Amino acid sequence: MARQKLRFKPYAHPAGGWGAAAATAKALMQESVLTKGSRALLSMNQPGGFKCPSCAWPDAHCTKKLEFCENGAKALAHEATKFRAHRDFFARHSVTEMAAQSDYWLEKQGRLTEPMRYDAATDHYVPVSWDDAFALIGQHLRTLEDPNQAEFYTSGRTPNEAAFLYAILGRAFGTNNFPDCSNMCHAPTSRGLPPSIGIGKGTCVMEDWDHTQAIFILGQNPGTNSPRMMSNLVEARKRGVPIIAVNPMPERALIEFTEPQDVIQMARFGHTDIASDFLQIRIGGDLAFLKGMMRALFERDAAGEGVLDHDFIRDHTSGLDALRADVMAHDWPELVEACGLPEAKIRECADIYAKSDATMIAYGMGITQHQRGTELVQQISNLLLLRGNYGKPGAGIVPVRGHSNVQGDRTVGINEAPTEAYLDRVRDAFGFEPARAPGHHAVETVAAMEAGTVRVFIGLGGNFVRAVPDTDRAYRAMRSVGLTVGIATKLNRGHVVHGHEALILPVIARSEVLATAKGEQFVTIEDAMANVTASRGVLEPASPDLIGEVEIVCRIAQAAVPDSPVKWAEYAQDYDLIRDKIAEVFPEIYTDFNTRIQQPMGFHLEVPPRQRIWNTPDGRANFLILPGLEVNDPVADPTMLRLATIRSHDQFNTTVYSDNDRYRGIRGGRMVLFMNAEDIAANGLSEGAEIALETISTDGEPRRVEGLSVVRYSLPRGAVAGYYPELNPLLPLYYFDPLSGTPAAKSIPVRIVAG
Ligand SMILES: Nc1nc2c(c(=O)[nH]1)N[C@H]1C(S)=C(S)[C@@H](COP(=O)(O)OP(=O)(O)OC[C@H]3O[C@@H](n4cnc5c(=O)[nH]c(N)nc54)[C@H](O)[C@@H]3O)O[C@H]1N2
Ligand SMILES: Nc1nc2c(c(=O)[nH]1)N[C@H]1C(S)=C(S)[C@@H](COP(=O)(O)OP(=O)(O)OC[C@H]3O[C@@H](n4cnc5c(=O)[nH]c(N)nc54)[C@H](O)[C@@H]3O)O[C@H]1N2
Ligand SMILES: [Mo]
Repeated sequence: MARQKLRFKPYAHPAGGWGAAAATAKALMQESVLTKGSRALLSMNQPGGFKCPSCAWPDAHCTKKLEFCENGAKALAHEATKFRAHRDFFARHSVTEMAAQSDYWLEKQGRLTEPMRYDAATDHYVPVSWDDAFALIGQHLRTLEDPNQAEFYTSGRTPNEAAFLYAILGRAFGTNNFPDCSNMCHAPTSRGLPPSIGIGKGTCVMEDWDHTQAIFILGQNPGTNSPRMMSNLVEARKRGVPIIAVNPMPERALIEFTEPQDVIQMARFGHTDIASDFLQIRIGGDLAFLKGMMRALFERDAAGEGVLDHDFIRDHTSGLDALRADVMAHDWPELVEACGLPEAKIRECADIYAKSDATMIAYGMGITQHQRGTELVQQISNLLLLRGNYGKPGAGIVPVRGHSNVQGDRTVGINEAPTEAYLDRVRDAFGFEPARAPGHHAVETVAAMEAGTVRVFIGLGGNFVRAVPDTDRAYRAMRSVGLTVGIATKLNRGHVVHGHEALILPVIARSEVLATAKGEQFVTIEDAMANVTASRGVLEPASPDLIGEVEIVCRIAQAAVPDSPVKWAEYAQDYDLIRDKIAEVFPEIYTDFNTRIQQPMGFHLEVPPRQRIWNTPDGRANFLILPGLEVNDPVADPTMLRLATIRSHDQFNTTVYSDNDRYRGIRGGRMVLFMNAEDIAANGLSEGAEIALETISTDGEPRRVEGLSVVRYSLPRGAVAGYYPELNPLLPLYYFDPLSGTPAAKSIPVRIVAG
């Protein structure tokens, strides 16, 4: 398909509105599924229907309205597409040819229809029977010298039932090598919040939005990445609730938004102002901003204003004095310098916070993807604890999760460092001794591939090689693996950058009917607010040869661990049996799973901080310290710019829907670098100039991306931004948060070199 030329024109309208409505229709038309897709959208996120395959935002708790957004519709359109990558497509294109194509081209070929095996002799994928595919996997796995030579990757679209069994499969096989997409995403939440409040999850539910008195949104772009959150923000704003957005980029939807489902607002071309305050922070400046807010509160409290919740602090927390000492060690000029916001602004925010009796703080990748992301998450929690903002209506922490079931996958056992308690329960429930030694997270998996110790890589969804740092190295590493298996709906980079032997196993998608010998089955997912709901597909599967992810996991298990006491064959057919086992392994939260899941809106998993119960070693919530004001290692190079790799409005992670990014005014290209006007001038450049970017690496390895066009954009000085995954070659494998393993994708030190 002919590609457009890159154009840039600032977007002058509110986000949402007619632009969103038009984009929804266009996505359905482009995939040629206008009627089928529109019908399916009526079932999306409705009781009895299926869960949106896009983001993890929960459904509204009490409305009958349609529950989808533009980007959910795009995700569905691309899943329900009429295009197919049949066997003749693979016969026409060698893998080398396919590897030279763009991600967009690969995606565009449509749904995979039958299992395929890589044939090295012809460099083509050729059809393979399901039986032979599983036999090949079994043969590779059974002949490993050490089970830790296998890696079991999960992407967060995987439903609970498949993820739970996959976790059992790995442990029965003998490894905890469970790299997960969350290792690149909200692992700082999963690792950072347990020592703080006793659970690695958000504490709010949808009702909280009706009671909150102040909302902070740090490092998150809801208009693009969780558009249904916009309804909550619009409602809150209409009630007069202050919303403070903290972001280096003035994301359109954070400023003005028109509800596409608000008929009157649409007809009048009206909109709602979203942020009452937009704070354009330096990349990585959030630590200084949070400490500044805390400093303002400590100062006022010392002056007798009583802005801290002393009763809550006394009854529920530990560590206040150490936190105060740490925060007060930084004077205002230091704080202002580090975050780039004026003292008066920070004090104003602290004042809004001090006047609110119920505050919610939401955050996304702008917080987690830094070298000290885990500890930064803990500072958000500190700020909430200072005013008792846990365990009361309208208050709490809101990590905005990415993939629709990424939180659920972790809950049911996808974890490279599982707890002993979980492993004991697995042993008792299934009658085998699970592997106990911690395994690899995503970055460690690439490192192990490079070290030559990975012989089998299985990807349950996702696009591992394209999502991880250091693209060139990751590709080389992946190519050294003995067997790579991609369990997928669509063709992606991970299938054309593969091991010596390779399989593509296509699956029935979320929106499609899942039938087994025991009849129609449903799966469950856990959203970002810990609601567990059933998902029942309504569309006919893209091909009669597809099977469900659960069956794939069970059949791999049967081939790899033939003498296992686990009843794989039964689970493959009857998902109620899997849910009974989930209830047995997680009785505190999943008791009576099969009964409770029958409720139309599902049920909520217990989040103890909502009751002010803290499952920490001392039974209290803890103030935790991160000394200093930097969340990334300083770089002594005056030419250094900090690069944030971000998502456009027209992509879902590594899946690129188009080359446009409507709200940022980009059309026809993704190789752009957003830059502040003064930085453009200081580098002797002009808008539209073609440049190359180079990482300021500490390991001596050159990392460079060429062919980027400079776009003048409102950003703080020293901050630049561009698109993931195109810029992943600039993200070094070593550049991650050691506490969570999460790559610091929002703060890569780079410099501009001649284009
Ligand atoms: N349509 C769509 N929906 C999605 C996805 C998608 O790709 N497309 N991906 C899903 C997934 S897996 C995830 S994790 C989420 C991601 O959703 P988000 O968390 O919104 O992800 P990003 O677009 O990567 O970055 C978020 C914001 O961080 C800001 N930022 C960068 N650096 C900093 C910083 O230092 N401080 C602050 N305060 N802000 C900073 C950027 O300007 C950007 O607005 O969305 C999920 N939903
Ligand atoms: N530089 C940089 N790197 C990043 C990020 C960043 O912001 N910057 N973000 C990180 C984040 S937050 C995340 S979550 C990761 C994402 O990493 P992944 O989760 O690995 O990547 P996705 O692009 O979401 O995976 C897309 C593929 O999933 C498959 N798929 C889709 N639906 C289904 C299904 O129903 N079942 C199965 N089995 N497969 C399906 C399709 O084949 C599709 O090609 O990337 C991370 N990498
Ligand atoms: Mo994510």
